Parts: sequence; C-alpha cells; structure tokens
Amino acid sequence: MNVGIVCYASVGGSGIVATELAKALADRGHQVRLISTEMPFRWPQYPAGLAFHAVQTPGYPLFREPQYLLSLANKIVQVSREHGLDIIHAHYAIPHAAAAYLARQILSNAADGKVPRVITTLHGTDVTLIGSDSSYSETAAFCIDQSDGVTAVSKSLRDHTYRQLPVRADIQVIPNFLDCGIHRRSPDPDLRARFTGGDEKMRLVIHVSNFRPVKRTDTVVDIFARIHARVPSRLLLVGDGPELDKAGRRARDLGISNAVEQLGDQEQVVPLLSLADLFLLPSEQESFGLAALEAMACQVPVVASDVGGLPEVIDHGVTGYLHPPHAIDAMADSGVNLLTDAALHRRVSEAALATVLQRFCANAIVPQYEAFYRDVIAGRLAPTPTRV
Ligand code: GMT
Repeated sequence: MNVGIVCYASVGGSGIVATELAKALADRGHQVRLISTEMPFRWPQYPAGLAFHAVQTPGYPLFREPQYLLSLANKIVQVSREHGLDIIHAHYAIPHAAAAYLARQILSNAADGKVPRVITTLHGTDVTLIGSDSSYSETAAFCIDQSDGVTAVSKSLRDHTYRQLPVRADIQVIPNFLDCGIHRRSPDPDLRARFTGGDEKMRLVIHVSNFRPVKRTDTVVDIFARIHARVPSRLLLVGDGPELDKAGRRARDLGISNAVEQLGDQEQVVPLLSLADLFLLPSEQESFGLAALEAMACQVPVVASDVGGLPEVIDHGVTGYLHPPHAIDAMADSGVNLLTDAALHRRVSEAALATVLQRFCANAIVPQYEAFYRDVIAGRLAPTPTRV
C-alpha cells in the first residue's frame, strides 16, 4: 500500500507512535511518506520504503497567525497526486484530521486521479483537552466523523470521545506499541555510576515527559521527596516543557534540589530507562501512557495515576501500581516498597516486561493497522451517518 502518515514530529507520544508505525510499515514492504513540519525524532537514515515530506507554512505580513492547516492540506494533496496514496493516516485529530479531510475533498473534486482514504488516530489530548475545548469541539468532531476510519489508542479514549464529542464514527481501538528490539533493558554500569556516584545503595527514580501541566511534574517531585526521605535516592527528570521550571522550583522549596537532576530533552531514552529503578507518572490524564510502556519494556516498575488508558497498560499490583492522581502518599509508599523489597521489584519488573512482549510489540499491533487499512480501502466499515 501507499501510505501517507501525518503527525507532529516534535517530542511527544503521538509523533513517536506515528514514526514507529511508518518505519514498521516500510519494513513490511509498504511505501510510506511521512508528512510533518520537521524530520521526526528517531528517524532512520536512508530507510528503504520511507520518505519524508516537510510542510512549509510561509508567513505574510497580513497574517497574524501561521496558516498550518492550509499548507498541510496542500502538501497532502501534492504528495498524494505525485505518489498515488491509498491512505492518508492522520495522527492527532487537531488539525490533522481537518487537513486530511480537506485534502481528500480537493482530490475528489478533480475529474481524474486517485482519491485516498482518510484514517484518523486519536491520541488523547486531541480529544480530552484541546478537542473538547469549545473553540475546537465542532470542527474536531466533524472532521473525526468525516474520516473513512477512526482509531483510538485505548478503550478509555474511545469511550471518552463518545462522551465528550458528538462523534458517531465507529472507533476501533488499536493500542500503541514499541519496537521491542530497541526498547529493552541495556544496562550501562558506568552511566549508572555517574548518577549514583558509585553508591550501591543509591536508587534512581525517573520521570520522562514533555512537562505539560497534564503530566503534574511538580507532583513527581512531591512523591520523590517522600521516597527520598526514606530511601537513598536521586530523581532524573528527562524532557523539557513549560512545567520544568516549576518542578525545579518545587525541588528547591523542598530542599532536595541536590537529589534532582534535570537532563532536558534526550533522543535516546532506553539507556536512561535502563539505569532506573522506578518510574513515576502521576498524570492528571493519560489516554494510554506510552512513557509507562517504554519504562516497562526496560523492566522499570511504574507507579502511575489510575486514569484514562493506564489501567489498560498496567495491571495494579502485578505489572506496576496505580493510585488516584492526588494520592501522593500512596504513590510514595508503592515506590518505597518497590525500592526496598528486591523480590517484589524483580517480580513486578519481570511481569511488566512479559506484558509488553505479549501485547505491545510492533509485531502484534502493526498487522492490526494493516488489516484496518485494508478494511477501509475495501469499504468494509459501517458508514458514519454524518459523512458527506
Ligand atoms: O501527552 C501529551 O502531552 C500529548 C500526546 C502526544 O502527542 O504525545 O500524548 C498522548 O498520546 C500518546 C500517544 O498515543 C499517549 O501515550 C499519551 O497518553 C497521550 N497523552 C495524554 O493523554 C495526556
């Protein structure tokens, strides 16, 4: 198949999943064209079957805002005309579903040429936060419904979408996945010693995110402070975003900044996850929690919020621990238990890895996307009443 994948290439789960899907589809013999404003994070060099098309959004003195939606739709039309796309797969509904819809309308308006099918994958904040905002809700719902196929990364997100938006499309759940050949624990004792100072008793707690308010990164520091008071430990904060400063301030206010290290954005997270003993994810909302899955693949037990799709990834008490997002003491207690009971730590980290290998590797999930593409192309899905 000829597939065009549209995504935000910046650091973030939706861009990572879209890029991993593009790579996996190309490996399986498809021709894949990734359309984005910048070359994605983790993009391979000279990959067979993969091409990258950059969207440029020229400014003009009259415009006070960049016209990304129009330039993206324009680029999708050009790529589709030139390369005969069968599928345009939009990752993150806003505004990618709208751009894909517009591109399809333009292509169907021409007398000749192929008209690709549009698939939208909902990732989370495109529905739960931004898509539900009254400034976007009507256009978001309309464009999701106009897609020829819609997927969501968890059952929770699918249900949330039906509750939150007037969407009538039949949403299929296809969970996120990892390249399990890359995402596996690869310990580097020298790197670990750099963070522990060579102290065998020192435990390393990690948090990886884009430091948006939804991640509650100041709470990560609060939980860590409680752990640090009971277990010799250091906190590694990986990633950057608007809340990083606040997290640093919280560590200073609590008098633990010496135990908190900010590593900023890192392209390679596997070496860092591979030296960690515990991952904290006390998010307000998480439609799936790809960061938790990456940690589990590296055998790092996760203590997270019991929200959204996280219970579909983490089995509480078996492959990690889930608590209400504001139960800071309970999260700290679970963290301390994991860091002080070696047998428990081993049991949970092994169960976490087993779950990833059984359910969330590319070889289990990518065929689900391929089958969905085939169904959409063959028109085998139930029609959405509002589609025009
Ligand atoms: O989390 C974000 O801030 C944005 C978004 C993204 O584009 O990375 O994350 C969402 O999509 C990920 C990939 O499907 C999911 O793993 C995250 O759980 C989801 N984030 C939220 O729902 C908050």
